Amino acid sequence: MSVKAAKDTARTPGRGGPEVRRADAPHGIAATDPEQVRNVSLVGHSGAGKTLLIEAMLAARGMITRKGSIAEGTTVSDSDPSAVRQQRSVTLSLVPLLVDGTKVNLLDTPGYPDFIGELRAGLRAADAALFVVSAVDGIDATTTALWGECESLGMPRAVVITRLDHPRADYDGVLAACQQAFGDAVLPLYVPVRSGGVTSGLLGLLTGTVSDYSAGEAAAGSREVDAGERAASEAARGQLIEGIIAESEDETLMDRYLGGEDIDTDVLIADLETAVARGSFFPVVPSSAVTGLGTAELLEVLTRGFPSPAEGGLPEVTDLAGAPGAALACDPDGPLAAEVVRTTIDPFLGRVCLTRVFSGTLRADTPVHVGGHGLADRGHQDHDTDERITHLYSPLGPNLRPVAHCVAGDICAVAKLGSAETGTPFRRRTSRSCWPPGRCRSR
Ligand SMILES: Nc1nc2c(ncn2[C@@H]2O[C@H](COP(=O)(O)OP(=O)(O)OP(=O)(O)O)[C@@H](O)[C@H]2O)c(=O)[nH]1
Ligand SMILES: [Mg+2]
Repeated sequence: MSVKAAKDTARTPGRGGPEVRRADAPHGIAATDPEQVRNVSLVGHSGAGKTLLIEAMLAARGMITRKGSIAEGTTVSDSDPSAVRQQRSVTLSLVPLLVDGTKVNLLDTPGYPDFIGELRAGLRAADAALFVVSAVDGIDATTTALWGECESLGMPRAVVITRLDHPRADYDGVLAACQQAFGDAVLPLYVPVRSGGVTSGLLGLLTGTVSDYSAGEAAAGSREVDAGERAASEAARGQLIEGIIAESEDETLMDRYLGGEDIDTDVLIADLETAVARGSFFPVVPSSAVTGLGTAELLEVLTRGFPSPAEGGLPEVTDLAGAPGAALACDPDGPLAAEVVRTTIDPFLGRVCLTRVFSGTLRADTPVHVGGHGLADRGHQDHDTDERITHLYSPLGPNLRPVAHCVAGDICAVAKLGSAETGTPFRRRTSRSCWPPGRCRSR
């Protein structure tokens, strides 16, 4: 992220000089309601297609006028010269986009193992993880281990199987591998519709409709499944419905379903959304970043299935002496609690801290207590300083777009803080609360 990029953005809405590619660049997006935020980390092995999938989602929402390319080094996420040279992500990148009033903070993480710290930062900032799996290459041991790690944290997850346009794509084989590695609660909501050897659309197993992507992006409408498609997808639909019902809190539902009752689609969708947000059911969406296949469906899963920060976990809090303190709430009017998830040095702005706000609201001019203790093992000296927030930004990849505030649940960049480091909490100056536990000094 750079201030130069921010200034360029203010002059012309698009990285890459006169070529205007970006529709919204000068304006940062600042959420006002935590319920209308989703923080989603994209994870998966290097080359799975995370960065290009984000391009496809930005294009689908009209936030860029055309998709960037990895080979040309023109994607929103991979602007770092080293990323362009290596043709892979090397840093964590925040890409917010608006979906029907919901701000979706996509956190693009590098899959290459050398950049594991960036992946960790992405997961720290997120409330849910989107596992991106290539239909060409499948999953690797690292991705399976990462799934286990998210599982132990109870983090909601979904799987997107990408690159379905590729001639060597093996969707069925890769889906089976995901189910074997991640478990039985990994089930597709859609099945690919193929015509003339290419995947041209997606059949919604619950909705019974087909969306047509043969023109390169989602068609304006969708059509009803035909009799042949219905028969061919019956087994997958049955499996999905049983999977959802198995997670339902309504214990009568399974007996009613097995007794032949047609369960209302709205009931199934509501139970599905609850199970996804709870982290006990993991929807699969087939996609292609090249044709745009599945982008609308994926965004629906992210906004309707994944939890808002208001439903997610909050850091444990103690008082300054280390005794359990009053729990935080994801409330914009609550006491300030925020944490730096990643720090970069900008030649003009100095330290730029990617910051997740858990409680309260950060504003330009907010006085904050910046404290950091107990991180000596990571080479950080203990520090306790009072500083004033001066510049707040909503990053879009490399571009820092000014915003007036950042509410509980949202993620922003804070510049010009002297002492903040990765892992540093921000608190109200007068706060008597402490987190992470043991990282404060009595004052
Ligand atoms: N045909 C096809 N190629 C794709 C698709 N998605 C990604 N690719 C290509 O796959 C390669 C890797 O894509 P990226 O988006 O950089 O993958 P990544 O997961 O971000 O990789 P890392 O940044 O290293 O973690 C690039 O050459 C892309 O052009 C897709 O849907 N279809
Ligand atoms: Mg990438």
